[in-house]
Amino acid sequence: MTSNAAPVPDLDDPATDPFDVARAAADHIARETGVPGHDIALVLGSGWGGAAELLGEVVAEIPSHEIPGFAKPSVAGHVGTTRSIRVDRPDGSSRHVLVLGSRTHLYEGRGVRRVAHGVRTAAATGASTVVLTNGCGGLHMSWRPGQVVLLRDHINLTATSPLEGATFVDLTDLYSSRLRRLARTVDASLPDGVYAQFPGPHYETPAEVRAAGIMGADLVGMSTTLEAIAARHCGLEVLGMSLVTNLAAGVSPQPLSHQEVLEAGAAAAPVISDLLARIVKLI
Ligand code: 8IG
Repeated sequence: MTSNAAPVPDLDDPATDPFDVARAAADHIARETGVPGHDIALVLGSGWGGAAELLGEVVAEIPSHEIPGFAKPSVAGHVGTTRSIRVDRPDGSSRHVLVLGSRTHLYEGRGVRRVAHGVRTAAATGASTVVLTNGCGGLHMSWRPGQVVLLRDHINLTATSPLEGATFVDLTDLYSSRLRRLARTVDASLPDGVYAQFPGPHYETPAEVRAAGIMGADLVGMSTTLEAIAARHCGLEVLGMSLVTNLAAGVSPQPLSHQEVLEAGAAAAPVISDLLARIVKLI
């Protein structure tokens, strides 16, 4: 491919403005998908991967690692893709949805700029809404694996921020109450909760889970809060949705099994994909 575009600055260089890289990424997405702008972005976490197929027509699919600022896949042979999907709404209008197929977790050690880059890119494509999804541990016995919970607020336990310098951003109603209401028009039974992000990659100890509960958390996970902060900073409206794939450590007498986590995710996949697709069609 030939391009007259300026070379893309290195996201890891402190002298680089991360928003310049997000702009370059959005330009790449517009060029490669042929879709000049997107309206909504989806970040699909563990268990949520099936939702994209149900949304609508896949207009274009591009390898994520070719987008400026998106890292090479860390697992060999596993290529993340970014999709542009046209969603036809019940009222006859349509929306362009950008499905970001590869999230960078803080525990990968690539720094907070990589963690925030997806949502910054989404904003640069023109999106006004981002749906952040994840798989997580639940603190309530009544939430069985497979339960979907709307995020109402978060507790960021990573001891870091995606924002740099004196960037003071209000996080009131970070997880849009308007979008939570909209989600409940699809499923009125959806509970809401507070999500605590731990750095990972290890799971919490039972004492850490109890501590999180005392602080006000209902869910524990390793993603989402830093992305939500970055999203608010760039003016995106945020809907956060968690899939409880396991009871957090110590909540149930059984120890955590990664196998169980995978099985719960697989069993819930068709149901939550349908739920997410129906919600996105209303946004
Ligand atoms: I899936 O129990 C999933 N991700 N921190 N704790 C944390 N992350 C998770 C958990 C969990 N389950």
